[in-house]
Amino acid sequence: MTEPAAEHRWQLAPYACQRRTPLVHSNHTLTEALEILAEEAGFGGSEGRSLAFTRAASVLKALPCRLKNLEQLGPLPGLGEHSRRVIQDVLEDGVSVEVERVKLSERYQTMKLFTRIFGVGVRTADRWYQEGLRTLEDLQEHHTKLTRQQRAGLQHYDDLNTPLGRKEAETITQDMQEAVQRFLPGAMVTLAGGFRRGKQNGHDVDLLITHPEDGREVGLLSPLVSWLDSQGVILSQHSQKNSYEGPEQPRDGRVLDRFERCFCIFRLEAQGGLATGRGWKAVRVDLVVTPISQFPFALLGWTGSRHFERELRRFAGHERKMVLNSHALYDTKQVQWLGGGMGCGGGCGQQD
Ligand code: DGT
Ligand code: MG
Repeated sequence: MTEPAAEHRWQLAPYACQRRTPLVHSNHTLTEALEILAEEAGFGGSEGRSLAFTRAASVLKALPCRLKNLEQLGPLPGLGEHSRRVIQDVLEDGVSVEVERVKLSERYQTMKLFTRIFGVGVRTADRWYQEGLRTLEDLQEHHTKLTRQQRAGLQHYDDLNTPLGRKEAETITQDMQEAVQRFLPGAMVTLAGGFRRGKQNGHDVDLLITHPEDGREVGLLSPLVSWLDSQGVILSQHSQKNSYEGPEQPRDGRVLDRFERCFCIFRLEAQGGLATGRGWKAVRVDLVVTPISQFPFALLGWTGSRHFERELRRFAGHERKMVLNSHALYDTKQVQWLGGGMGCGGGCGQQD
């Protein structure tokens, strides 16, 4: 087969954060296949393999139209041998045998079922699988030890795994905007996560809370959560204190941020169109409190997608010698915090 001329191949920037990635793209069948393999690799603890499939899917999401053959791709960064093989299979046969096998495997299906329980990560799901548990009923029958969060996750499993609409997310944002005024007039609530990227559906509501004056947000979350609880809004909650101690260089990329936050399950009253048949449904809501000086970084960090964030941080590190996290941006060449940080009121100074 003759190779297409170079000008007929797509040129894409190497980092996902440099590429325009529309919400609706033209290669859904291919990206779905690759994302299943990414998920399966993650279930097996193979972070590297998982990332390789995620990167390949991300490349396809940025293509301007439907991929017809692999040659159109050329030697793009982020497309490994294995991913190319999967793409080739789907292009030729409509499906990848490997992906179909994964989808049907008991292990994949069980891991998916368990990791969809709020509060259950891959390690816990894997342990349960190794113990021979396969269904949600098994967890109950075997009196499996569950955390409070996991018990709530199991109790509201169906609701929490039903996509949440944008209108519902906006109603919750508005309600929270009114609620925070009771405790801190002037406080602002911003809807982040997938909804901020324009998605019409999501699995949770990610809310950032701040105040125009740095420091005024301290002490807001606890009375707010107590009040919501007293109003019957909260079905379950787990709060974490702010553990940010200023501009340390984050070395562990897995530590996402240290803001004070509350992982909640809200009881959302019916607004017409709720399909639960009982007038309310359980909804996951994350409340994250950030000082205004760190707000831009928090907003960037909490808007996602996860892969975009990972790539942005990789770009900052490799291409700019900077460290980006949800609190600040740090220039390692100048040994200087460029914004955010702690107690710097937006204009950070030199670090000692
Ligand atoms: P969804 O909810 O399924 O529609 O999808 P997203 O994109 O809203 O994903 P989600 O809610 O898991 O997370 C929203 C973004 O916030 C995502 O890019 C990753 C980020 N994120 C999630 N958890 C944390 C966290 O603990 N710390 C930080 N800094 N970011 C987080
Ligand atoms: Mg979300």
